[in-house]
Amino acid sequence: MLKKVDSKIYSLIQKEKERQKESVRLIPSENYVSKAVLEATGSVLTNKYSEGYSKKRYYEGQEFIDSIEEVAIARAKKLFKVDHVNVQPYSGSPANLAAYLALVPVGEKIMGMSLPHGGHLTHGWKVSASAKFWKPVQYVVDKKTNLLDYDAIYRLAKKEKPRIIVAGATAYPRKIDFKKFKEVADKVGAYFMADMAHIAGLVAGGVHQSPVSYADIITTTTHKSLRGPRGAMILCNKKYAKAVDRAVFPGLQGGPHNNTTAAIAVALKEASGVGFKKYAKQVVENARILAKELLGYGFNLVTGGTDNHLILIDMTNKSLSGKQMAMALARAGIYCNANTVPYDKRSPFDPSGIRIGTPAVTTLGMKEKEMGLIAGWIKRVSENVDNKNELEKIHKKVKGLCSDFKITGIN
Ligand code: DSN
Repeated sequence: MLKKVDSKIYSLIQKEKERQKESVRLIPSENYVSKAVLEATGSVLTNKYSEGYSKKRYYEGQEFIDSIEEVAIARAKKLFKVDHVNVQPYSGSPANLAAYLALVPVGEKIMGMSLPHGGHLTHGWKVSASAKFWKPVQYVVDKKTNLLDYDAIYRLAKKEKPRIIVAGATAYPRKIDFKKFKEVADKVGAYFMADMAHIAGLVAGGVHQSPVSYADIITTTTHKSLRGPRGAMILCNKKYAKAVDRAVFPGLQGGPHNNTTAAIAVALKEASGVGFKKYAKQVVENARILAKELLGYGFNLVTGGTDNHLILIDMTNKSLSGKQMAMALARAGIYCNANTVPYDKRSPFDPSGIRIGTPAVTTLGMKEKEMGLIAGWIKRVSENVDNKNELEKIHKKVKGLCSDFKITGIN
């Protein structure tokens, strides 16, 4: 039908489908959703408005929408073992703003990880609304080890007295100790918020410490390692339930995206199965193998490796910038993103590093052998960034590898 109605958009979607089929997707925040998740996302639920919450809506005709939202909430509560879940945030950034809105008066201090050190825009980075409506305090990683330094975080928190401390990252390749963050927050009388967007799938799969029982409030996107549609959730205990719900609606948003809510419910069902535990374990194992291979090729990995789903590579010793390397990889059909490394001397638009990760390739079923091939191609690309022929040759090999795997939700 789409083809008939709008051939232009249809053909662009087909092209994107092909791109996804024929490339190795290493952006650590991306994944492939199942056909079931895609089906729910593209359903007639998109036709319905439903401001409010189950049984307390501002529009009529909610008997099925209420049930869908209730199922999504019940599944999230069970999977993450929490008292209360709001499944309406449109995505991670509004979820974080809603969390602050729920707990911290506007104008008060919020403390999060600096973006160039691996944090997120909404953790108080200067250009984000989070830094305009609240006063940001930013912690950084240790200069020598590039690891989180919990003593330094405590010292900063003691000096600055923020109302909330945020743990969570977009480019931190190591485990986060939520227990230690909670101890710091308690000592300075701050709320503790965990943004587990990147690692939600690892938490669900039991291969990363869960922030539940430590954090007062937890935000997460649903489309990264959790492998759901593009959306978000806020998890908290009963104490903050009302404040959180009010902050999301009417505080920040209007009608929830019911098609997304349904797809979140489906993804949560999938993430509750035994297969997902295996998946999460393999994501971490694949990242570990990839890191080992890359180290063997002389790549400089920030913190010397990884123990989650992502790897941050400083390209300086290869005499390349992150952008140069990311663009050359893309020409070879390997997608990642240029990323700042801690204490980066280059600009955020052309930083020193690249960020890669294994959630998407693991969904395809790739394992040790494929990680070896990918690492070898990354090395070859780094030696041939301006060699069109060589990049094309690698691209052919990438396509060959991809054709051996069934793409979830596509074929
Ligand atoms: N865009 C996400 C990521 O790639 O980590 C963060 O919002």
